[in-house]
Amino acid sequence: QIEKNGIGRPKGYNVSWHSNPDIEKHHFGHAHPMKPWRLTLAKGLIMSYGMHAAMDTFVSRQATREELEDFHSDEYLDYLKTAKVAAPIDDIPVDFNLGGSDCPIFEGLFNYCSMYAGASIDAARKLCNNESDIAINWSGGLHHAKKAEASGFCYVNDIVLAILQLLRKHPRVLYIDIDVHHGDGVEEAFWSTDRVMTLSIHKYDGLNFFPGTGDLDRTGPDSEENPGAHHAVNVPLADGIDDEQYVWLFKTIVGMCVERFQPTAIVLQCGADSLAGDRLGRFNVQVQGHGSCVSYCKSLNIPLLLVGGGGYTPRNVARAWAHETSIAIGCDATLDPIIPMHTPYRQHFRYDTIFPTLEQILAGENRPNRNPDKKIREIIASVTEQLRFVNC
Ligand code: TV7
Ligand code: CA
Ligand code: ZN
Repeated sequence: QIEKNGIGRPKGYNVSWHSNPDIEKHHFGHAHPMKPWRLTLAKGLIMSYGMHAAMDTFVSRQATREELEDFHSDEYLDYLKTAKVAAPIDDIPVDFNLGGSDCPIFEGLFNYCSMYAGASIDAARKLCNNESDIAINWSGGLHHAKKAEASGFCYVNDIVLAILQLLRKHPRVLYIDIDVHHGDGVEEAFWSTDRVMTLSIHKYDGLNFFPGTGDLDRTGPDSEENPGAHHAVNVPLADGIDDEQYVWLFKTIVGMCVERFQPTAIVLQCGADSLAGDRLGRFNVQVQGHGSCVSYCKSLNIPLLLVGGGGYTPRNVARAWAHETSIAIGCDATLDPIIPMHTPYRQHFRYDTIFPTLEQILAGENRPNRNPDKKIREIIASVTEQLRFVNC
């Protein structure tokens, strides 16, 4: 299988893959859209293509208390560690926004959080030590968590913790977020610094779509004296954006950010809920277009951390992250588009190919594109103007 697909280990280019089967076993509860077993499905697909042979693979560990304290408050971590599963009282979160239906307290919660955070921290360290060119943690990418608050299925912000590691070695880190939701937790954490530029592309419809932030004019602190001014880039979109527009927008905006900001490391949050057919998302991006964002970042030849994020139609999450793993190791051109016969999870995929057509994905659903090209050009013009104020 490995030979047939041309997956070899390219000399002098290292990709590290950080995962732990323990993470995948947790349950958020009945009917909750976040399903950690989607990681098992993704891993099954990655391994049935033999891709693990082309990476340095690491079984991740729990982040230590000290590491978690780099961002989170003592009181919040204490509560997170001791919170007990209880019958929810009228669905009202108790403290620190924990215990409602979005962020339930479930069996093994603290273990789950410290594990996915440990994986992102380890991945960041691989990049700092120049031991990897690309480091991957598909279990991370939980961009809504705040210093002392859980939010939107996120409890610990592994991205902030990973960026803090990168900042020990790297003068400037570019954070890019292609999850359909706004990356508010990461934006807030680095709001007042010019060492991190945050860029999120997301659905925005005022308070009608979670988390309700990320409008185009939210570019950083208002005061020019604040170093963080102009260093938050927000790209709000309407329903139904397609591959062509999304990839055009992504390359144009990321290209401009890299030119102006000159990052020495990039973190790409690959939330798969921006894919067509997602249970919570609203976009019509395909596995190909989503993957083009990863290819583009790789082509910049800057140390790259790939993390997961949202993604609520597990078969499509597995497709996207397996395809993006193949891009990282450079075997995407030779990857057999037919899902291997022997993957133990083959019955979950509905269609045989890693690239089903948009018609197949959306069968019966109607998701018209509400983003005219004119709107996309206006966004590009606005970000161009914003970046004129960024100098490094
Ligand atoms: C990164 N949307 C996280 C995205 C977080 C989105 C929300 C749900 C949801 C929760 C459920 C559930 C759901 C079908 C969808 C205002 C509310 C409305 C809870 C029902 N079904 C990421 C968070 C978002 C929980 N939250 O970016 C249990 O949808 O819109 C809201 C908040 C209050 C709470 N209710 C929803 O992708 C990982 N939640 C079924 C069961
Ligand atoms: Ca986003
Ligand atoms: Zn999301």
